[in-house]
Amino acid sequence: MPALPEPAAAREWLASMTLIRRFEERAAEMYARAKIGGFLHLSIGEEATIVGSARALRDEDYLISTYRSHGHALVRGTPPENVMAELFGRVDGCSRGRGGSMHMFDLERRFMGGYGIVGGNLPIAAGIALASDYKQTEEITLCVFGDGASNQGTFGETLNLAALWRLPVVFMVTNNQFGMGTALRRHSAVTDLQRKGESLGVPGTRCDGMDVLDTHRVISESVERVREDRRPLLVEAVTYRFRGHSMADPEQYRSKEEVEHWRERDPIPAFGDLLVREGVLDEAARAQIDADAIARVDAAVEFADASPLPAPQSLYEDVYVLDREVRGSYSLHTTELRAGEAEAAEQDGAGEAPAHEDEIAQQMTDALGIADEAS
Ligand SMILES: Cc1ncc(C[n+]2csc(CCOP(=O)(O)OP(=O)(O)O)c2C)c(N)n1
Ligand SMILES: [Mg+2]
Repeated sequence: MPALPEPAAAREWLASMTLIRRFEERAAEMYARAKIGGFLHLSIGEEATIVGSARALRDEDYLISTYRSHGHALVRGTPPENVMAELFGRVDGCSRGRGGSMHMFDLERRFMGGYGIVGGNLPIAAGIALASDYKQTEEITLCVFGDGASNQGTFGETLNLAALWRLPVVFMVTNNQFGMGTALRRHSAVTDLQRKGESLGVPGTRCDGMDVLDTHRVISESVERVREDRRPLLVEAVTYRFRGHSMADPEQYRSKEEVEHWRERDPIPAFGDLLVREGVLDEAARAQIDADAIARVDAAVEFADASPLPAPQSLYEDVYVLDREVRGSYSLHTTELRAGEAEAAEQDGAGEAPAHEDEIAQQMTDALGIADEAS
């Protein structure tokens, strides 16, 4: 067994895993009550991969994840209030209510999202790492993706370039045994995922993703090696998702016995039991950690429910458009002007249709004109 961290750190790891679990259980309930729209992918069962890996990072390192990323935002310190408000699509969400479940983002805490495209985050991780090197910093990037994503073209393309350009990235493949309803052995010719980067110049290793200590040990070693050598590594974290792929999953591709078998290794009680056995916690302190997590989640729901929906007029904010000033490229209509217009429109008369419909048509016409000229 890897050594335990300092007692305060050990308690914090248990508290973080518990918060993620309680948060997501509550999110599932809110989804069933139609408080949350769109998709909702839970990482229940995978908490040790999230906390064990994120706690191997320095504050200035970057973390980038997938659509299964509520836990990644929480572990980096995004307040549960803002994560829940994002799920509710409210203005106080960490992506201002525009992203929803799949697009959590927190630049301040160097959590770089949240991506809906399977494998879409890998090239972005390489770009972030390239920027870190260009600025001659010690920062590294931890890029988390699923077993299914390891079959995407972006996996090969990104690992090849990362090895060639010696980019400081730890690629962590969270092997939860499935890509949607397809088992690993049915979607990947190579099931020993730690070896999948070898031919691309990225050596691999594996950790027990049901064990926060082992995940932390292996990712810490990898992170420090990458920081030192400026060469990428791949880590396979072997885990299991206890819930369906998303909330709309009848789970006909696996048996209840299989799920039960993995649940016996539930990383949260396993780590809690260990801390009690080792005298780091007593049962009362353990129960308190759980009660605190539930109270934090209650507060997050209350906060999210009280937060307003984005104003319809704000649809124009933070949108990239092609326009006349920057030919053949994308430019940003800054939000200040639009926000000002939105306020003016609100004062002029609430409930009116946004005054921008003609503008959209004009912008589209202009953009198409530019595209025609360019081609
Ligand atoms: C490019 C692309 N293809 C397909 C999908 C649909 N899709 C969403 S999740 C998923 C499975 C991905 O599995 P994995 O990478 O193992 O991640 P997990 O869901 O298990 O966390 C698929 C195929 C998508 N979002 N993007
Ligand atoms: Mg998977």
